[in-house]
Amino acid sequence: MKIVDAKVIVCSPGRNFVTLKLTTEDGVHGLGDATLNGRELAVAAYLQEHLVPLLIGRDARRIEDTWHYLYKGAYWRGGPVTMTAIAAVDTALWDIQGKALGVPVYQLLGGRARDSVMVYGHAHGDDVEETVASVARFVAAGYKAVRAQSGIPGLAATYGVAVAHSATTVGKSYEPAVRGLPVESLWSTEKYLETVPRLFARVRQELGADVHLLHDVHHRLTPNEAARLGKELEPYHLFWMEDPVPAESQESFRLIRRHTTTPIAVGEVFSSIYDCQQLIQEQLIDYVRATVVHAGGLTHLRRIAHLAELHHVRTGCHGATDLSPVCMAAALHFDLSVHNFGIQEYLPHNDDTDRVFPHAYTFADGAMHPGEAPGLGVDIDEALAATFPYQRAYLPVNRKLDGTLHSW
Ligand code: EZ4
Ligand code: CO
Repeated sequence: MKIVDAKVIVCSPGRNFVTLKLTTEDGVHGLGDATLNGRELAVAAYLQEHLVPLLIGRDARRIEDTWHYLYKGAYWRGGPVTMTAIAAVDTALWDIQGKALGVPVYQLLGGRARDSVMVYGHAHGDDVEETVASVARFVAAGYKAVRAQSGIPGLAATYGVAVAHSATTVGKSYEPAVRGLPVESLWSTEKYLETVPRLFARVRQELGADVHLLHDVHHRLTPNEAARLGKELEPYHLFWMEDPVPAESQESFRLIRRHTTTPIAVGEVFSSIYDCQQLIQEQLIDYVRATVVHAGGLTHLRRIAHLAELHHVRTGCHGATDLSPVCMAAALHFDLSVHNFGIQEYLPHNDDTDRVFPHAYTFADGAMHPGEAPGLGVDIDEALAATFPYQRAYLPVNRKLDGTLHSW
């Protein structure tokens, strides 16, 4: 089953997506997401210039061999651009394999380990009370787990708080594409640490103990500050505290761990098992957030999950709107089949994106299912995609009140 065509499709139905489409001599095609937010064309060029020539003529069924061919064959190992490109190829090959055999991808991964996949939505508001009301709307809409992010008094804009969409809308993405040059936001650790415990005290008071609550620190604290936050949040029993510190230094998490039982999630920026090997083996985290598109595809993400299973670490795949529906579909097949699944992040895409990428996955009662279509169950309408040309876009940058550049 030779690959005869490999196409890199860049489109922007509200935000930029890079998609790899592989076609075999039998006319079966498979898709892989290759979107790296803010650096999209680097991956598109990596695929087009360096991987496409290697793919034409290869046997599409040799998924494992192709993964190692592209990883070891590059000599230069790892990194987000390389691993996103490899992920796109790997995902497309699993899609082809499923379609060729007439089964959904989760059946190839060992079958379903659960009936459906619990997801969490994003609640937010300009202040604590608005955020409490937003969480309540998610609960009323059937969500079992909700991430809560509140505006911080004294700061004009805060990560996770709506810019373009109304905070009152459940199920619509708050994450606008930031087109043009990077927007700059301001940061104060003191104001942030003062607000977040008050937020969760109020949410628990209003909504009780049942709902799973999550919070994303978005890499902004030092280990000691994160330890303080985790400790102060303990009475509110969070499902997780995400990305408390930047994770380049894995041993930082020892300090946080020593001080708090608040569960820790990390890894949406990880591109390989070597980014989280120590975190997992020393049981410094509870959830690993790597997902299909940025961590080398289903083949490599399964390796991460299997290592994690040995050390009581569960999965919590990244699922923001800058990951395309192709990644979401692949993540759901993974989530349904992997034993140590924890939770899946879910932000619905806008209508244009859903029309460009028709898909079989569904949401009901706070959970998702990848559907029973052969392969991933997601396609691309290339003609429609062509009506949404690429537009340069960047993620925001973040500065402290005195102008010092900080992590966003
Ligand atoms: O900032 O996907 O948990 N979700 C997140 C996301 C990330 C974006 C980066 O491209 O942290 O909102
Ligand atoms: Co995050």
